[in-house]
Amino acid sequence: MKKARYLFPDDYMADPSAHVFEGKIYIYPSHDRESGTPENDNGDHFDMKDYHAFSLEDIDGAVTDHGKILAVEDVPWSGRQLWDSDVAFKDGKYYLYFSLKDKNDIFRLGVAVSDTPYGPFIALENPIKGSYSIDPCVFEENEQYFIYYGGIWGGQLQRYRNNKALESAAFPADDEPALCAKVARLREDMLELAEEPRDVVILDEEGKPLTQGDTNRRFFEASWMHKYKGKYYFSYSTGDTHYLCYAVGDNPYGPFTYKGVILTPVIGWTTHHSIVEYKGKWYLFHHDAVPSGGKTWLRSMKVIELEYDADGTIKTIEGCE
Ligand code: FUB
Repeated sequence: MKKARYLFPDDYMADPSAHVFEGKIYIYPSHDRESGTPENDNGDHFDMKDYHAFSLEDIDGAVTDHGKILAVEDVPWSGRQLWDSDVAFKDGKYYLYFSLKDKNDIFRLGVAVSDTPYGPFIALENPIKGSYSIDPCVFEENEQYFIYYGGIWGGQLQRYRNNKALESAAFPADDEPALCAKVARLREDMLELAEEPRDVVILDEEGKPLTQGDTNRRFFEASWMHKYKGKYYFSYSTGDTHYLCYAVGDNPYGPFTYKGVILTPVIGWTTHHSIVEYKGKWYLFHHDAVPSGGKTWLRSMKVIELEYDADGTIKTIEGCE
């Protein structure tokens, strides 16, 4: 596959998290909709109310919509805005991790459980203890599960330091180390964090943490983790500069060294992705807002093959081709 393929032209779906379950690719996107909420820097226009699951057996083949797997009203602690999610499998159960504002308009991470990859998922009574911000992604290795999360601006990460809420949001100065995504191991039952979240530190080529002012490279939102040839690839969006970037480390906690751009800016403000290996090839699932005529809040999910150079460098993909 040389050109990106739109996966589901019938509806608007964004933030696709893809995994191989039961021999197929399952995709868990955000379900965009026209809510009429005006666009602002807080992301209020991303006012999503449910999730669907999708699957495909052949990367060029038919995409099955498994229908609604969770809705805002199914979550006992819900306020509004179901943002990015991810799913993990352990011991016969599937765990859906999702971003949702609680009744105080604070983003928390929730968990919902199902016996199948296509749901329905049953949400727990409360959000994950100590969770905050958005965009969970779960990476498994040797039966240990690591959750990565965080997002600045509307994702509220600037309201926290050292996993504690600040009295008011604060960004580091431009020459100070950037705000980091977080990572924590999940408890054996997959329902809570097993440890205090740590910073996902991204270093520059001299071994110094990227600074907040380094907007073309610093973390903004949309964490993803994958392993390639023994190295850990942490990838993310730079948000207001619209790049999907990656950094490479020697273990799931990092630190990670910045390596480059995976995807140049797409049409639409946000960029978001997942990376998965299927039948011996690697794929980048992502989205853009071309089909909606550039409406930031109405995005469409796509897939394209991802390629590496012999030294493990990811070949940059042009977002607007
Ligand atoms: O879809 C809502 C938000 O937009 C996601 O959580 C962010 O990563 C961005 O894609």
